[in-house]
Amino acid sequence: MKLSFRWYGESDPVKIEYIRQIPNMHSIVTAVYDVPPGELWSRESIAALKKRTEEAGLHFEVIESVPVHEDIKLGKPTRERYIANYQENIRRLGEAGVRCICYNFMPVFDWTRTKLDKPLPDGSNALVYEKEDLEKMDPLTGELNLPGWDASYTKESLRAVFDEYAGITEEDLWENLRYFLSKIIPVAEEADVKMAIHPDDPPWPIFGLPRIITCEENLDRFLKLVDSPYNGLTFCTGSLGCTKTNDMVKLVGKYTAMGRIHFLHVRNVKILPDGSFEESGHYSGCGSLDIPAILKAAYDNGFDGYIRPDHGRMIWGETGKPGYGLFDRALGAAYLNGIWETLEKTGKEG
Ligand code: DNO
Repeated sequence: MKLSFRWYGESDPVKIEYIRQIPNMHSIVTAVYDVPPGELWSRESIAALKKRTEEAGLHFEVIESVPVHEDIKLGKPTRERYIANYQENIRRLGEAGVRCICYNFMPVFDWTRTKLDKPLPDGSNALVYEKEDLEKMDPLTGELNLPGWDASYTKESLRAVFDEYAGITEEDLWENLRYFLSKIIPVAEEADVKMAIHPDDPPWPIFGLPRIITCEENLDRFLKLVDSPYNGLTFCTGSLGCTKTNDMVKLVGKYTAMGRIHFLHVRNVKILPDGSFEESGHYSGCGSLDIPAILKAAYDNGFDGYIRPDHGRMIWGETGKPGYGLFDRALGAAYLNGIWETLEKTGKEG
């Protein structure tokens, strides 16, 4: 496994130099953040990110994310221009040494939570999804703003895009995804860049918008849309694992054995009785997932991709980007290192 860590660029309160100090750190996971979805990333911006990463002693091999323009998800005729740009971004990133691109196909909103700083009994705070609160939320007020969301929407443009989705069924979304993949995977193969779709978070429809990258049946269907090793997964334990119906250990083992997990996002979640969930410390005892068993399933099936600790809580008084502080993610990285090293030293067992 290659340990990696997400970094939001120079404006990130977490310095790249600090990331380097985490033992066994291999790669920075980053992106060009000042280009709107669908547009080209300049070679200069890519080269600057690479230089900055390498000067910090780390590898520049993973991008999260190259966002997919909404017109592609909606299957509008204007998608052609955005797909051509996407293809070109894959080529440019491949030339710069990037080997894995994470992206998602969630309509309008990326990961969604109802509260970003719920106090936990130990004095830390964390991101939570409370079912009841979600049902009361109105995304069209334009007042919501989560860190993963496209901040460029105005109230009016948000309403317009919601209206467009009113006519889009899950099957339409599948077809639009298939079309997109049929255009980009051949380019990814040529550029030697593994595409790794991120599951929907949470893995069910929200605000009446369809979501399809949610469960084993749909992951199987996704992988068959274009049956190439370059069409793979960012397997996110916290996203898929916030419903008990997804068996994380089984799925990690299965998709690793198929050679289709290129990027592993590891975090723990505590599933609550009403279907809500809280993000928790990475340690298994803090949440509902068995993290050593998940990593063992990856290890036993020969996982050699990128892995990163995912969202952390805010601890030790740290403030910053919700989910993306330094301290708790660094604890997560150390925990992953400990488990992985133990697996390596004790070898494969039945
Ligand atoms: C959440 C992240 C996601 C992910 C995108 C990929 O913290 O894992 O925002 O980056 O869904 O496009």
